[in-house]
Amino acid sequence: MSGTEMGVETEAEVEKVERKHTAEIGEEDVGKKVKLYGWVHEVRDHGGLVFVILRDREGFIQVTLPKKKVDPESFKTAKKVHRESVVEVVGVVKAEPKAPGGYEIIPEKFVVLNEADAPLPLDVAEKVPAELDTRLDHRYLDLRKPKVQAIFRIRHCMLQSVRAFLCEEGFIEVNTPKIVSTATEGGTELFPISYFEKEAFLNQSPQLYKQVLMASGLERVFEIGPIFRAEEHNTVRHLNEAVSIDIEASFLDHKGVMDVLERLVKRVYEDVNEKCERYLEWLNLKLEVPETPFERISYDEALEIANRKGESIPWGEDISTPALKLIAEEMPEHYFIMDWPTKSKPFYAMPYEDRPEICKSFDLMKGALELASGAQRIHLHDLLVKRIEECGMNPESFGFYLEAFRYGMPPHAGWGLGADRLLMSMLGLKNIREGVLFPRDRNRLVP
Ligand code: AMO
Repeated sequence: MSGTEMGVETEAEVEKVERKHTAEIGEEDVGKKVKLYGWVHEVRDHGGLVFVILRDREGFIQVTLPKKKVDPESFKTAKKVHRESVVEVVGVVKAEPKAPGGYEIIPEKFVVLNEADAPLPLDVAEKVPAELDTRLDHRYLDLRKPKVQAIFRIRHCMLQSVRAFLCEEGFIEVNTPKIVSTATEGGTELFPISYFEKEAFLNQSPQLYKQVLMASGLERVFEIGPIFRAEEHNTVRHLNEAVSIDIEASFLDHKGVMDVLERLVKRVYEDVNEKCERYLEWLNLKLEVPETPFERISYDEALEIANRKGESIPWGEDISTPALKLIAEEMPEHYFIMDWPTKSKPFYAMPYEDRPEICKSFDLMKGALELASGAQRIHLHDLLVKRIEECGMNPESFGFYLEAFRYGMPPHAGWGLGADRLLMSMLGLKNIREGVLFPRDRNRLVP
């Protein structure tokens, strides 16, 4: 047996037959012997002729077994194989216009590497549709569906694109702790954990750490990591464990990091379009690259639109979901809502000098969905202490954070972009869980 490939051949045989994925089979393979590994997607038994549709991560191919032309052992195996069993097929490629993809394999060898039990807990061929909950309960099987795999192939590409873009822009990737001793954003929505004899929490945002790193002189950092939110509500856009793309940059103001953000979103769409054409096709999707600059409206203007459409929000409050839906009727694409009331944003957002009741903050929206929020931060120690107190918190519990502001903290700004939300909005997923392998919500801790 070869060191890297499973099978039953001798080493000499392995070397002769090239292993291929289904999508790699083409005109140049006709008449050649190839080896494929995959799962039995479907079996059609016509008595003396059996068709097995083999599926691998790249697609499908038909394996045709005429009783008279294949060895009796292979024929017998194919006749009784269960769907979703793992198989190895070695055989000659033939052009067959009636077969999916235009080619078929006439096997010299059809071997079951691991037989699947029957019946399946979930129909991979989707002849029987399943609820999202059932699909998530058996996610490993759900993931065998090309449409589901396409989502995660695109997610992979999206994160690669984010990394490449931020690295090109001079950002350094960091990893900050997820077990923390203090609240990040103001105390609520934290998961407490037991940490030896101390109280600790799961981090709801890398906020404090990425700001402290501005005092390190690294200038530009980014992190792609989990954030934990003990939010009780169960919606199609909230998770209790999400992945956030966070940046922090010295010597930029809020507008500077908004520019970075819109260029990043555009770049992700471009890269996905270029590198994931096949997967977009599997999903029947066409992506339109958003045009930059994104529209920018103020919080006050957003309230006016909502008001005009019959939803009034008292100044200073967060913009409700019904109001955001009304605003999205006018602005279905990407746009920023800027200059939020200082009291509606976390303590670290920088108030305008001439109008301290509003701050240099923004949310990036796609229609009614919030994708990111960010701000220029307060870099002045005393102002920061004042804001922490005004927000009803005790500066003493921010010890390590506040110290960093006393010994050379540059002006800085940053944002947090929800990776799961970016994917959801890009692919038009109805539920954020569709784009998360093993989602965590109020009711789901397994698998
Ligand atoms: P915020 O709390 O707005 O800001 O979070 C930033 C982005 O993270 C995503 N997000 C979520 N996604 C899914 N489920 C959730 N429960 C969830 N919560 C947040 C959203 C959101 O826009 N420290 C600031 C960011 C900063 O200013 O740099 C923060 O955490 O897409």
